[in-house]
Amino acid sequence: MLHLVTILLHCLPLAMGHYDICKSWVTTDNGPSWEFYACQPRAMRMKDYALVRVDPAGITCGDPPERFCTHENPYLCSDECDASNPDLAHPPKLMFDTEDEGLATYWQSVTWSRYPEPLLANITLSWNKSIELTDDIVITFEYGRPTIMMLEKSLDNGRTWHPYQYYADDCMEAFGMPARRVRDLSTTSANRVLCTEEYSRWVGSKKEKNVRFEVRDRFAIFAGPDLKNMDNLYTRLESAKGLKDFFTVTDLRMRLLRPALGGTYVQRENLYKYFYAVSNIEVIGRCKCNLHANLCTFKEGSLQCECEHNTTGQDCGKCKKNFRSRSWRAGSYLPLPNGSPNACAAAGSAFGNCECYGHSNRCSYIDFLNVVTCVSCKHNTRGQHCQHCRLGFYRNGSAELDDENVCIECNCNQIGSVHDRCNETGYCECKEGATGPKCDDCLPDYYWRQGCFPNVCDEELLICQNGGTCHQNQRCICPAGYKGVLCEQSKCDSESQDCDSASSTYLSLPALLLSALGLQLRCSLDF
Ligand SMILES: *[C@@H]1O[C@H](CO)[C@@H](O)[C@H](O)[C@H]1NC(C)=O
Ligand SMILES: *[C@@H]1O[C@H](CO)[C@@H](O)[C@H](O)[C@H]1NC(C)=O
Ligand SMILES: *[C@@H]1O[C@H](CO)[C@@H](O)[C@H](O)[C@H]1NC(C)=O
Ligand SMILES: *[C@@H]1O[C@H](CO)[C@@H](O)[C@H](O)[C@H]1NC(C)=O
Ligand SMILES: *[C@@H]1O[C@H](CO)[C@@H](O)[C@H](O)[C@H]1NC(C)=O
Ligand SMILES: [Ca+2]
Repeated sequence: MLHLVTILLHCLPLAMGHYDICKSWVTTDNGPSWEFYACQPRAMRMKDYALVRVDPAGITCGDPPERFCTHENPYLCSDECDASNPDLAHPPKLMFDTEDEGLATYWQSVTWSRYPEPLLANITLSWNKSIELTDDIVITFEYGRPTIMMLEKSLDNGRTWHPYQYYADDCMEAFGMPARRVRDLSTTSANRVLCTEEYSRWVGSKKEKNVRFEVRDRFAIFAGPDLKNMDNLYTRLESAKGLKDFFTVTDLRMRLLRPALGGTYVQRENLYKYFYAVSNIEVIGRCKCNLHANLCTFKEGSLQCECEHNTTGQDCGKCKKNFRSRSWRAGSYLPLPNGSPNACAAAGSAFGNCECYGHSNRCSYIDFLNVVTCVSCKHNTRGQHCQHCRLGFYRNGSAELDDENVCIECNCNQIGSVHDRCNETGYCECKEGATGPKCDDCLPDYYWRQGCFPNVCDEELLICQNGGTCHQNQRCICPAGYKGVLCEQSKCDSESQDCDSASSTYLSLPALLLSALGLQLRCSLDF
């Protein structure tokens, strides 16, 4: 019972009823109506929704079957990993199952038989959805924690990766970084990427199994010990640049770089005791819904926010169609305690009749013209209603007028085109000789060299004479004794005296090579 109470207490700050409703039906002086609030989904066990990948291929033990032993029992190497036997197999899915009492199930790598070549493994978790961490990431290693590893994260579904935390028994040696502890960070450095030695030193494999990414300790910098002052954390999440994003991920990757050694050096004569074994990866977080949803459901293989406030998209990241009279904004935790919904508004409702197609939040009345016009149109639009594209942009045919992608940059080649404007299908106006939608190509009889220039020589009409060769359509390389643009002139014609010696003096490098080749050919013919 006592145990249960501690667990409940531990979970309390994160489960607390903060921002858990998006709207409520209230009665005001003007009668009943909806009142809207900033809202977010509850934290969940995110490992249940992750796609996992273990790299490189062949890193999982058991194919072929292999023996291993433990640091505690290094000379009894009778344990076996065999992928074809369910009782002896250690596939990746065992990092995500529910542990039975006392009996750990785990993914296991091959042993370090290729020492001194490093034993490297990547474990990648992908959600195809941005999630916000709300508690520590805890990775549980059986048979000892790695002596060097790294945690990486992606915010764009795995296209780009960034270091999240470094772990080593000697940070300076492994990464050239001083060892630091999250507990020592301050309010200005709460999102610093650091190297810690706390989870990598050998203390016996049974004593300490967990490697942590300390989310709670970082939260505590603002919310105080036990996260009692969450209001302060939420305030800081709104105001401190990059802080929210620091706790947001779409993918996580554990890069295992050196296994537990059980001592200070690797025993070459017994490599069966060096490997990785992970029994659990705990990731607690919530779907990022930009404070526009309090529910997140698993649909068609992906997590999806159930958007309110007339927003839509996987993260409620845009306004629903016909609700784009001002541009989309994330909800805000502020002002406390209910926050601001920053809901999308129906077209025409916000500013009389001035429609800005969601590209502007502001209209202004121009006195001498007697018109209301949108101010500072975004997304490369312009015009009274932000209904045109700025110069240098063209209309995206497959996008609605209220789409953020409605204007596409012309991207005209600066050298090849007359100016940086284009027509409605994105075609630029080309200078002479240039062609292609962006004017970055040349017409057939032209060659590219900082612009298009007419060919000097080619294979059809402007053929180099007398055995000359055409170099990139720019010039003929003439054989000895010939000159002229197309090698059409014999040097002996004009400088009748001494043309033999003149020609040998002016032999170009290719010509020399050619004559050397000719010499060789002749020699081989002689034999
Ligand atoms: C692990 O991932 C990193 C990029 O995050 C990559 O550079 C490295 O080659 C990968 N290692 C393995 C063993 O696949
Ligand atoms: C990722 O999520 C989006 C939006 O829900 C979905 O359209 C897409 O098919 C998903 N991709 C994968 C690889 O699951
Ligand atoms: C969203 O649009 C509906 C339909 O017009 C409206 O009833 C509702 O109040 C709107 N919600 C918000 C948060 O503006
Ligand atoms: C045109 O708009 C569509 C719909 O929003 C978008 O998917 C597409 O990426 C846009 N095209 C370009 C080139 O931006
Ligand atoms: C844009 O220019 C290209 C090339 O000159 C032409 O083929 C296309 O029809 C033009 N599009 C429009 C809408 O004028
Ligand atoms: Ca397990």
